[in-house]
This record gives sequence, structure tokens and C-alpha cells, in this order.
Amino acid sequence: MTAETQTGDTIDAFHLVIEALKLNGLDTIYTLPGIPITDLTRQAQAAGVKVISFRHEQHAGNAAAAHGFLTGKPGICLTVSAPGFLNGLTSLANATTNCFPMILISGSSEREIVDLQQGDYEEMDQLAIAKPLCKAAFRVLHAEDIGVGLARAIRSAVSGRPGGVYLDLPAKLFTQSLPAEAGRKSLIKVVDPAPKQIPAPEAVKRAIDLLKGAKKPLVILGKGAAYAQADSEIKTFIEKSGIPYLPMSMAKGLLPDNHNQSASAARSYVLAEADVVMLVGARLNWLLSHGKGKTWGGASSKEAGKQQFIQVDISPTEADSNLAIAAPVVGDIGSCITAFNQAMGAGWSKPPSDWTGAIAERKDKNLTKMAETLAKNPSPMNFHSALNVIRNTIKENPKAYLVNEGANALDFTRSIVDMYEPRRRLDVGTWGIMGIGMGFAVAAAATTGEQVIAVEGDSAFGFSGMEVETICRYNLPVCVVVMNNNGIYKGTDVNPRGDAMAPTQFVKGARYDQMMQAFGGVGVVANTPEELKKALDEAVSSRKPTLINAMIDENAGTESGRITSLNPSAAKKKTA
Ligand code: ADP
Ligand code: TZD
Ligand code: MG
Repeated sequence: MTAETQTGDTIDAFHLVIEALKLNGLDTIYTLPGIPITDLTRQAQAAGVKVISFRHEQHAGNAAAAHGFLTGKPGICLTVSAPGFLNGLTSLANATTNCFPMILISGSSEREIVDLQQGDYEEMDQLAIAKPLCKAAFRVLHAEDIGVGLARAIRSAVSGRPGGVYLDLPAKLFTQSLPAEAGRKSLIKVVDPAPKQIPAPEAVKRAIDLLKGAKKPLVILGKGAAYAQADSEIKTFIEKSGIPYLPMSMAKGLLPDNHNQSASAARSYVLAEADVVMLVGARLNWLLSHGKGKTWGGASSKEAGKQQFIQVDISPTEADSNLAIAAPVVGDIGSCITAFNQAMGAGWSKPPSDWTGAIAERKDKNLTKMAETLAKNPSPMNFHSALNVIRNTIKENPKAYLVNEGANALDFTRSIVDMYEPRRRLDVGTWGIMGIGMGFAVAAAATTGEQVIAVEGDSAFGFSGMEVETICRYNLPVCVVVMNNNGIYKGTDVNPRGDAMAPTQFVKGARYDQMMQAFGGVGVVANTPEELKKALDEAVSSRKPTLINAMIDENAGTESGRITSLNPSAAKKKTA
């Protein structure tokens, strides 16, 4: 505490906020300083809070969201008013969409002036704007309510379905003080912020009965299952039940991707053929084709297949959101899977071998094909030959965090790079949003101290590229690999008028590596898998901030990667 703000036996609002955070074990603030929160960042740092200062609030917010996903505690992002708040808001909305707990704390202008719209410095009714984009929003007007305000924000962020919370702190609040003892007494240490939610025994029995009758059961693990930190219960359930499983992108590594029950390499076969599908912390949204259509063996793009669904989720309203769920099980995943493990009993029979055998056959065939593709060494390098190197690096360093965004750079990485440990893969999530890269990388490095490898499309990297300065400033063990194919999806688009580059094209052969060098980090150009491997090995052993500019054949990608069908032009062609 500094002398000017902590005179005698009073405590000011800055310190009430800081102490309330510390009391609840919230030890990191991701921020970008300015009026009215500059002193809050300084004094938080002086009080022992880890303060990580970014170059743009969106990346500070993304870091807070990743912190929330990795730790189960709300990540804290702190911004200035109106424009800083709006910059942070995208990450708050994205966190909410992905069910990651975070709290966006923004300073705000004079209420009296804002409400009469008299034109204050950075005037904006932030609370009203935040409300529809997050799980809950609160404003604290009086110093004695800081404890309650933060307690409400923490509970809202982590209880039930996790999400983003907005906390509005007007500038005037920071001018207030309380008698020290009364002030400290007003703070709340939240007891059991994310209470267990025990599933109803009859719901578990209904689900188990359905599984028992299945001839072709399948489990889908989603990022909710990764978030729940019930890793050993989930492993026991999968192995005891013998049921093949598919991990969604951020659930990769919950069980190692080379597990013999993983059906990833036979994905299209198992989705179309399964008769009972158990969703664990995964929603039937666009990423799972809404549970319908040809993916699921439906006769047309609108028709459902023959599957019956079990859905394990903490949200009681998630079931039936896209199609009928035969056996909803509402509760937290740890409690639910524990109940499943008990209910399975001793005499559990594993799925029929004609099902598991058919999956194994397809897996073998597809894995052999993939190995052949990965072994090729074309010049220029393509996504496969570059990602084969990263695949091996993660295999050798299974504790490393893999951040991933882009279109082709995302889709190929997801299918080629196996993960071996839970919560090690952080990516574009439910929205398929670009721009999470450097924020997620900073949070993964800062919260865990482990090596981070960020595989970034050259377009994707551009959204948060300036944060390489942040990575260098805090000397974080982050190695960014830019998959440089000269553009969005490909670098080969042509503007028919010929008077400017096409909208998807970038400067050819751009030297992203020099951006990292500009701030004292290591920058390397890699034209071949050998050069990429050498640079990656050096980055991992030195733990120095590194950017590897991996030059990829500009013809190698496809339009929109795997989601070409969502492009309205493709849909138009289909119906024409
Ligand atoms: P994915 O994109 O991997 O398919 P989603 O984000 O669609 O995953 O789904 C995650 C689901 O997990 C959400 O429906 C959310 O309510 C649920 N969830 C999150 N945390 C828990 C938890 N601790 N217990 C149970 N369900 C959870
Ligand atoms: N803006 C935001 C915030 N999110 C988005 N998803 C997009 C735009 C659209 N978009 C994608 O869906 S992927 C992508 C954009 C711009 C970039 C693809 O180019 P890339 O990857 O260089 O990152 P590849 O490897 O060239 O495909
Ligand atoms: Mg690209």
C-alpha cells in the first residue's frame, strides 16, 4: 500500500478492489492502463498481484478468458472507459459464448453526465451495452459495496454454465475511502463459488439403460468436459465402458489422442453409424452439424439420423436445443461421470466387437494414409509437411500448450497434431473467432509457466500480432509459428480488374519474423521442415520468445478450410 492512498486508518476504493481480488485468490490482472484505472494497475502490482499489460484490450480480455478456462477461476481483464471497454467487450462476448469464466472490469465516466448525455470524457452507458453480451453485469457506486460487487461477479462467472461477467466501476468510486477496519470487513471471501451439481439418480439410470441397449455407442467429449477438470473420472468412464469416443477440438488430450478408443481417425464413419451418442460437455451446435443431416447418416441435409442422444451438461436448458435428447443428465461433469462410473457396476459389457472392430479397421486405413501424406516433403513446404514437425514437437513435449487459429492453419493442425494432456489445446472455439492467438498464448504461459506453441495462419496472426511486444516484454516462453501462405485461405486470389491486390491477398513473403526481432525476440524464416524443426527445437530448449515464419505453398489451402460449405456462394451453388 502506498502512503498517499492509505493515510491513517482508512482504505481507499483502489485497495478495496485489490484486496477483494486477493481475498478470492484472483492473483492476475490482464489490462491496458489509462484514466480512471491507471493507479489501480500500479497499486495492484505494488500489492503483489501479477499485472500483465497489453497493447490492445481485446487481447487482454482473451488472456483473461483463457486464464478462466485453464484454471476454473474467473480471469480478470481491466480496461478504461468507452473505447477500452468496447475493445474488451469482444473477448467478454466470446468468453460467454465458449462458457469460459472471466470478469471484465472497466472504469467508467461520471454517471450524472453519462445519464444526461452531456458529453463526458469517454462517455458511454457501458452497463447497458455489456448486459446482452455477457452472463451478468453489475455496477458498484459505493466503496462499501465493492465486496458484494466482486462476490456477485465471481459467482455469476463460475457457477452453473460459466461465462463472462461485466463489472462497472465509475471513476468517482475510486475517490472514496472507508475506515480501514469497516472496509476490510465489507469484503467477501466467496465460499464454494462453483457448487457441485449432483445429477438426479433417475436421470443417470435412464442414460445408463440407453447405453446398455446400444449396439454402436459413441461418446463425444467437448470443451466443457475439459473445463470441468474431472480428468481421471472421465478416463475411468471411457476405459471401463469401452465405448469409442470423439474429442471436440479443445477436448483433445483429455485422453491422449493415440488412445485405442479414440475414433477421431474414423470420425465420419462413427457419426453416421452410431446408435446412441453421449455428449459430455459438448453442444449440438454448428460444429456438430446440429445433430442432423448427412454427417449423422440423415437421408437429407435437414433430416436426423437414427441416433438417440444422452446429454451430460450443467445447463438444464441445453437439452433439446437442436433435436430431442432421450436422456438429459443435468449436473457438473465431475459429479455426473462419478455417478455413471458407480451406476455401471461390475458386470458392464463392453460394446460389441463388430462395432469397435469396424472402427479400428477404418482408423488403421486412414492413419496409414495420413502417415504417407505426412512423410512427403514437397517444395515449397505445405501444411502437412510443416505440421508434421509440430506434431513431433508436441509428442516430445506433451506438456506444451498449443494455441491455434486460422482457417487451413487451424483445420490441418487440429487433425494432424495429436494432444496428450488435458486442456493443452486452445483455439478459436465456438465462434471460430480470429484474434485469440497472442492473448491465449500469454495467458497459457503466464498461468502455467509451460512452453507455448502458437500455430497461426498469417491472417489470424495479424489480429493480435502487436502483442509479440508483450510476449518479449514479459519474456514468455512462447513460440509463434506463422503459417505464411500469403493470405486468407490462399495467396493466389486474383483481382479481375488488376488494379490492386485481391481482398484475400497479403504482401508476398512478408517477414513476420522481423516483428519478433524488433522487440528483442528471436525471428527465423523456415523454408523447409528441417529449418522449421531446428528453429522449434531451439525455441523449446531456450524458452526465448520466438517467431518462426514458416513459408507455406500459397496454393496449398482451400477456401475457408473445412467450412467451405458455410460460404453463401457454396450454398447458392448447391441449391441452384
Ligand atoms: P465444444 O465446442 O467442445 O463442443 P461447447 O462449448 O459447445 O463444447 O459445450 C460446452 C458445454 O459444456 C456447454 O453446454 C456448458 O454448459 C457445458 N459445461 C461447461 N462446464 C461444465 C461443467 N463443469 N459441468 C457440466 N457441463 C459443463
Ligand atoms: N474476423 C474474425 C474476427 N473472425 C473470423 N473468423 C473472420 C474474420 C473470418 N476468417 C475466418 O473464419 S478464417 C480467417 C478469417 C479472416 C483467416 C484465414 O486465413 P489465415 O489461415 O491466413 O489465418 P489460412 O491458413 O491461410 O487458411
Ligand atoms: Mg493464410
